[in-house]
Amino acid sequence: MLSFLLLQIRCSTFLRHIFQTMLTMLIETQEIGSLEIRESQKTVTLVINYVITSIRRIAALDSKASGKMGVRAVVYYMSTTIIAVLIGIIIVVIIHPGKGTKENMHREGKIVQVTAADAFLDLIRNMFPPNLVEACFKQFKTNYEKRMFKVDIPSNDTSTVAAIVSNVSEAVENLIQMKEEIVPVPGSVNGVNALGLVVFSISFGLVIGSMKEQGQALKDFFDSLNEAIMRLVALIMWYAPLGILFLIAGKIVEMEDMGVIGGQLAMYTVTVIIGLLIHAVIVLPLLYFLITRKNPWVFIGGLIQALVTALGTSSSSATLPVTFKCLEEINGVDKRVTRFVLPVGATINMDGTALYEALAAIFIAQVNNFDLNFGQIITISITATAASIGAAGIPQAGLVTMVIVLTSVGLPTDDITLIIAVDWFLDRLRTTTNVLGDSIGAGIVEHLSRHELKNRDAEMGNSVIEE
Ligand code: DAS
Repeated sequence: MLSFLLLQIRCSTFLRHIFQTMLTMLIETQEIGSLEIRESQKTVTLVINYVITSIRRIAALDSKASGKMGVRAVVYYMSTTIIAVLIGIIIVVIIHPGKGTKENMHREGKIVQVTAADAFLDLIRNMFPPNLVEACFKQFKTNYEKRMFKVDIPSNDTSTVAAIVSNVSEAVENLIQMKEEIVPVPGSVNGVNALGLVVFSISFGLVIGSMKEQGQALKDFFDSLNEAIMRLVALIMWYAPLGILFLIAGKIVEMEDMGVIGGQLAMYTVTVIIGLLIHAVIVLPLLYFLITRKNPWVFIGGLIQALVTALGTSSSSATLPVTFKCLEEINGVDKRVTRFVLPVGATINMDGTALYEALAAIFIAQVNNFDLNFGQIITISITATAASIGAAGIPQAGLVTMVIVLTSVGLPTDDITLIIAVDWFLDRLRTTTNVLGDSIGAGIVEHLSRHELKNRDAEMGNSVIEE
C-alpha cells in the first residue's frame, strides 16, 4: 500500500514540475511577472522581510518609555529568550530525536563547515554585510547598464508595471545567481549572509530609534517598504499551497529514501513539548517567585483565559486583548506597565518560538546526519534569538523565520517541510509559552517598578491636592 502511495507521490513530483511550469506560463501570459516559487528566491524575500520587520520594530520602540521600566522589560525579554534557546539546544542534543537516519545520507544543499572562530569572526566582520551591499550595487549598476530599469512609466499601463515587477524579480534572481561573485562567507547560502543581516538590522533599528524626529523619515520608509514586501510575499504565498502540497509530497518520498520515519517526527514533537514545558512550568514560574516572592501559580491562575486563547488561536497578537484583560482585571497589574510591556513583548519577546527554532534547526541537522560544531551552535543560538524577534504574533510565524536560522548554518531550508506536518500543533504550544512569558514579564516589571509607580501616584496625588 505504502509503495503504491509512494508511486503516486513520485508521479506527483513529476506533476509538480509540470504544474509549476504551467503556473509560470500562466502568470507570464498575464504579464504579472515570473514570480516563481524557488527556495533561494523565497529565502531572500523572507530574509529581506525579516530585516525590514526587525528594523521597524526596534526603531519603533518608544524612546520615552525606554526609561527604567523599558530597560527592565528588555533585560527580561533577552534573558528569558536566551534561557529558552539554551533549553531547546540542550534538550534536543540529549534526546537526539533525529538519530536513525541512514548513515552518510548527506543531501544536496550547501552545508557549510563553520568553526567557532569563523562564527565569531563572521559576526564581527559582518556587522554590515559588505558582500550584500556590494552585490546589490553591482546588480543595480548591471541592470541599469542593461537598461532593465530604464522603463518609461506612463501612468496606468499595467504591462509597464509588469515589466517593473519582472525586472525586480529578475534583479533579485540575478542577485542570487551572482552568488559566485559574492565572497562566500561561512553561514551564507544563496549569497545571503543571514547572521550579518540579523546583526545589521538590529543595530540599524537602534540607530534609527535613537534619531528621534530625524529618524522619522526612515521609519516611514521602512513602514512602506514593509508593506510592499508583505504584498510581494502575499503574491508569492497566493499559490504557495500548491507548491507546498507537491513539496511535501516530494519530501515524503525523500524522507522514505533518507530513512526518516514517522517515529523521528514523533520523538521531535515530544522533544519540543518537553522543552516548552521546562520553560513554561519550571523556569518562568521560578523566575517570577525569585523576583517577586509571590506565588507564581496564583498569578498564572489568573491568566488561564489568555493561555487558552493562545492555544486556540496560535497567535500572540490575537490573544493580546485577552492578555490585557487577565493581567489588569484579574491579576491587578498596573495599566502603565501592561500598556508598555505587552505590545512590545507580543512582538519581540517570544520564548517559545526561540526555543522551538533552535531545537528544530538542530533536529534538521540531525536528520541530515550532520554534526554541528560549537561555532554552528553559537550561530544557531544567535539567529534563533534574533529570528524570534522578527517573528510576527501570527500563526506559524516561527516556521517562516526559521529560514534565517537554517540559512545561517547552511542547512537546506526546504527541510522545513519535514516538520510542517506537526507544526500546526506545536505552534499552539509555543504561542501559549510566548503569551505566558509576556505576562510573567509584566508581573516582574511591575514588581521591580513599584517604587517609581508609587512616587508617580504620590506626585499625581499632590498635584490633585494642589489643584
Ligand atoms: N504563532 C506565533 C505567535 O503568535 C508563534 C510562532 O509561530 O512561533 O506567537
